[in-house]
Amino acid sequence: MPVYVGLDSSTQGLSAIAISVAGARREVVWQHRLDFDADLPHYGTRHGVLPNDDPLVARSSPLLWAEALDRMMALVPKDVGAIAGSAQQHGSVYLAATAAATLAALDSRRPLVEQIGGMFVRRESPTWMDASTRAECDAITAALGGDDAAARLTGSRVFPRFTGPQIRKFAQAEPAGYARTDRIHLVSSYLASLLAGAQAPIDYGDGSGMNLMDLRARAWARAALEATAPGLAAKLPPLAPAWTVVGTLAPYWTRRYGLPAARVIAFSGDNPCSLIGTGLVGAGRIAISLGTSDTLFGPLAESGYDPAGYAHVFGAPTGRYMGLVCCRNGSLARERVRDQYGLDWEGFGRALRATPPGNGGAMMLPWFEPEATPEVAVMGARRFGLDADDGPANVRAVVEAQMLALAIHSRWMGVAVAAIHATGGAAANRDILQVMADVHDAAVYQLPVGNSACLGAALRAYHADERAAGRDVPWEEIVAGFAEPLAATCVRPVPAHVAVYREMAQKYEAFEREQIAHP
Ligand code: XUL
Repeated sequence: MPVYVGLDSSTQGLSAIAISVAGARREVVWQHRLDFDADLPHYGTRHGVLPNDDPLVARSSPLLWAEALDRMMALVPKDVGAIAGSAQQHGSVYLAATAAATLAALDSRRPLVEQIGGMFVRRESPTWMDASTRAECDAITAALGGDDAAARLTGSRVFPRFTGPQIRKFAQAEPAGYARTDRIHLVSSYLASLLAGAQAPIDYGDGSGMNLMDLRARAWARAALEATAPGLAAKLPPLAPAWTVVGTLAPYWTRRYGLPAARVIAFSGDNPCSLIGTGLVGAGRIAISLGTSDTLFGPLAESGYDPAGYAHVFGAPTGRYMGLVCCRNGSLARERVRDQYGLDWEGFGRALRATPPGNGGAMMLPWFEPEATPEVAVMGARRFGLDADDGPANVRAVVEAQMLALAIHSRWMGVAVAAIHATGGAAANRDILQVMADVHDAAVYQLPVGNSACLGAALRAYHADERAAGRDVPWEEIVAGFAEPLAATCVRPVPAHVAVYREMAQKYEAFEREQIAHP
């Protein structure tokens, strides 16, 4: 039986998982991870981002992503049956007209990066962390008839990290470069193109993170394209369902690494892939992913939008929809507080255990970096009744703030949360999960596989491969045995703490509102 491979090109690294679904034995048979800073130091990234004088600019290198892919494919099991992928959302790659020929003629005797350098119009790609396009967001919003109209059309208000405003900025700042751009990919569709040796489509899930797609019609929205940049329709790949077979592994990969001509399935965004990798294929549950970004997401039966404007509706890989809240100050904020007080993760957990829920009224807005939810461009943590020298209280404050922000800004989803599936690096920390359970008043579970985006991609490869063979396997069956929460890991909410956080949520919201109004 072949194995199914999932890749995840995240902010800070590239991971891969291979799963076997032979009969009742369903297991992860192989995993690997490359860290961009440590394993590919010649690009000079820090936490996966290139240095830039402007703190609002956050770019990375499309060559770095390709070189990591090349290294990873050397290690992928040789019995791969199909491969799909996940990538950081919103980031974009700008290719010249020569790209199609370059992709089709990759020489398996020479490393990938030696051959593709000439196809990029931009050597640096904006990432999801880029917050430098507020002016472009305002212009697009105005052209679309305001915040509500933009959200109703695309599923989100116009956000600085979304691809549309990033494209507008490039088109205006570098019109010649924009004119030379033949194809604009997302990170997901770019990587799929490299594997298939041909231009890949953008799936509906990642396409909904661009402010360019009509969410209900699942088509490029002409008004949004026109509001963004001239001639954009001709530069975008087609849109397609997540289970689209893009092609097969190009001869570069089969000859260079002895891999079979396995099916390449459309790549998607990390959050849509995580929806599958956390097993959220039915209603009533949500997941919280504590990674570089902290995200809360869950399936939605219908399309819609957050009337308050903080959150997003994306297409889900199941063909339905998902709601998402994304806070940018996730793991890097936790690490910053940990390091500031000279702690390790053990000490971080101890600090949480040593401090009372509610922190005696002390609060922090952990906006160490520009924040996305709510949008805040002026960096710096804000403290309320919190002594900056008190390490344990600051540890509690950062975690409580992160959990409260996710809870407050996801209310619009109207999900009666029965259980939370926790994923991402910090989901290993049960003291953090206790705060999560108490703030959300829901039981929290850990999952058998930590990297849910990567697992979700592998499960999507399995689903699409079956579908291509004429078998429409139900999603419940696809995720069974891989993404079911572990009953023994349940962290239950403590009623007294729940009451504390119910009251605190109002104060936190007021503090947040006041700081947005007077940054
Ligand atoms: C979602 C978002 C982040 C990135 C991180 O809108 O911006 O979660 O996808 O990789």
